[in-house]
Amino acid sequence: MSRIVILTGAGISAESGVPTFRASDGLWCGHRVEAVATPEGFAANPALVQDFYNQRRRQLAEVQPNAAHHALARLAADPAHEVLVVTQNVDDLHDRAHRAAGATPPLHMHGELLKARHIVTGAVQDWHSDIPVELDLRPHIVWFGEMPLEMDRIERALDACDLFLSIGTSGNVYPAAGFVSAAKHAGAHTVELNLEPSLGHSLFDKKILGPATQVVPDYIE
Ligand code: BJW
Repeated sequence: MSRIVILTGAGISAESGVPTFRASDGLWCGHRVEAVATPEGFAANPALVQDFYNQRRRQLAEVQPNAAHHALARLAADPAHEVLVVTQNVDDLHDRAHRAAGATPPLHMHGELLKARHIVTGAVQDWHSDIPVELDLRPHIVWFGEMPLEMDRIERALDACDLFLSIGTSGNVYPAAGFVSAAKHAGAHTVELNLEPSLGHSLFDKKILGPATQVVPDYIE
């Protein structure tokens, strides 16, 4: 049995119609990242931040998983492999594809749009509608300066993996950008699948360039 860790980023959802972050038409267009994706931005203007995430939560109803999400879900459901899908994405497109294939859900290291977190207690609950600004709830999103989720589990999987795939992520944001080094240290074969080479492309043993809906199913199946 091979042990596979798969890291995904915004590029895997791009062809579903979810904009990437660092493209010129990216999600933060019109918003400084500090204003909407930091705890300080939320403290300064909670209404702006809730509105930003409420809009993105509503957009999820208009998008569907694509061929890349479905190919990964089929791989994750295959008992011949031990697969951990770690996504930086806060959309639920992997989750829908995994449910359809009967695979274990992915880990959302940067949180989930469809969850809310109590500001005082830290309790997390499913949340599919707008979060009203008067509630003591924040989006369950990991902002800059906050600790990503499930790091212990991810590090254990990286330390034990034979194959590491990085799909549709620019390699700008840590700790995810460092996963390839951890996997190499564990002796894994490392492969990048991306539209354009990431910042850390030279660390990968193999690079496959192209749109995720083509290169991911081709590589996996
Ligand atoms: C396609 C495609 C197609 C397009 N097919 N591909 C200095 C040095 C090092 C680190 C730091 C530093 N200063 C600060 C830090 C830490 C900071 C950080 O990394 N900053 C950098 C900007 C330098 N990181 C943090 O603060 C993190 N926390 C942390 O470090 O805690 C401390 C700690 C952790 C662990 C151990 C010990 C200590 C938290 C980071 C939180 C990131 N959150 C965000 C926003 C969430 C809110 C929201 O969604 O609004 O998460 S940032 C944003 O970037 C989002 C994404 O998940 C993340 C990654 O972006 P991604 O997915 O790579 O997207 P893009 O747009 O960048 O790239 C798209 C890619 O797709 C491109 O490559 C295209 O080619 C490709 N593509 N179309 C295939 N069709």
